[in-house]
Amino acid sequence: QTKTLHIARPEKGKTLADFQNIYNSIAEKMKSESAYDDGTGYGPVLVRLSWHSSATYDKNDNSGGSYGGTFRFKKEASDVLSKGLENATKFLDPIHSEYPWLSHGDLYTLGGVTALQELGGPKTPWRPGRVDTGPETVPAHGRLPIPEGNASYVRNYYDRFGFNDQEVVALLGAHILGKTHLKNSGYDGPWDDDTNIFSNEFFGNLLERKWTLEKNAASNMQYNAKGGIMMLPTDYALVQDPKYLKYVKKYADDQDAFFSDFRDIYVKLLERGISFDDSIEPLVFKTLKEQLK
Ligand code: ZEM
Repeated sequence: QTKTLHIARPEKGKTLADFQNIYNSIAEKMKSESAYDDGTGYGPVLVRLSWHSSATYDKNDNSGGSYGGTFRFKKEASDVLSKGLENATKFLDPIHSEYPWLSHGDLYTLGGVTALQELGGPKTPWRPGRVDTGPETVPAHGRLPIPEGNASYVRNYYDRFGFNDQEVVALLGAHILGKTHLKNSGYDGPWDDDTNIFSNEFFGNLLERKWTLEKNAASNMQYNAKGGIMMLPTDYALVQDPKYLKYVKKYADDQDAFFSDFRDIYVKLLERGISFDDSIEPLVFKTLKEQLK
C-alpha cells in the first residue's frame, strides 16, 4: 500500500517569539470572549477542534491527520459529528488574518495547545511545519468516533491511530473540558461542574459518582449523575473494561501522572503522520499568567 508522506516544513524565518505572539493573540481573545457558551469560554471547543482536525488519521496509509489543515474545507467540517466546531473555526479566522503566514494545520493544533495551557493543563511542546493541502486530500466522512460505542469499539477505533489502552484512557481525560449540547450531538450536559478547568476530575467522577443510564430529550442514552453531570457511553466504557479501569484508577489517584501522560498522547495525536526533521525544536509557550511575572 502506498503511504502519504507528510513532511514538516516550518514557516520560514519564524522563531519561538513569533509563535508565542500567536499563542498570546489566541489566549487574549479567549479572555475577552469568555461569555461564550454560558460562561465556559472558547477553550474547550478549541481543544475539540484540534482533536477533530487530527482525528481523520489512518496509520494504514498515513492519510488524514492535522497536516493539511483540511478542516477549513466544508467537505470535512460538514460531518454531522463535528457540529458546533464552526464556533471554533470562526473564532480562529481573525487570528489567521492577523498571521496569514501560518498554515491552517498549525493554527488548529496551536489553538488546542493554547487553550489547554490557559485552562490549567500541562505545558505541551508544539512543533510547527504543517502545510495546507487541497480538498482532494480530505478523507471521506466516517473517520470520527461515535459516542454510542462500548469498550471494544473504543479500542478498535484508536487502533487506527496506533494508540494503546493507557494512551486512550489518558486522552479521553480531555472530557473534563466543556460539555455536550443537544443541538450539536444529541447529548446533553457537562462532564463536571467546572467546564473550563483542566484536571483529572473526569476520572474521579467516573469512579465516585452514582451513574444512571437514561434517555435524554433527543432519545439518546447517556449516563447521568446528581448535579446534572453526564458521561457518554464511550466514556463509561472506561470503567466497564478491566484493562481500561486500571488506568482510570491510576489517573484518578495521581494527577501528575495524568498530566504527564495526557501531554504525551496529545502531542502524539497532533503530530500523527507527520515527519519532523531533528532540527525542528519543540516550542514551549509561556501562559499569559507566566508572562505577567
Ligand atoms: Zn470529545 N465529544 N469525543 N474528545 N470533546 C464531545 C465534546 C468534546 C467523543 C464525542 O462523541 C464527543 C475526544 C474523544 C471523543 C472534547 C475533546 C475530545 C461531544 C459533545 C461528543 C458527542 C459535542 C457537542 O455536543 O457539542 C467521542 C466518541 C470520543 C472518542 C471515543 C478527544 C480525544 C478529545 C481531546 C483530546 C472536548 C474538549 C469537548 C467539549 C466541546 C465543547 O464545545 O464544550
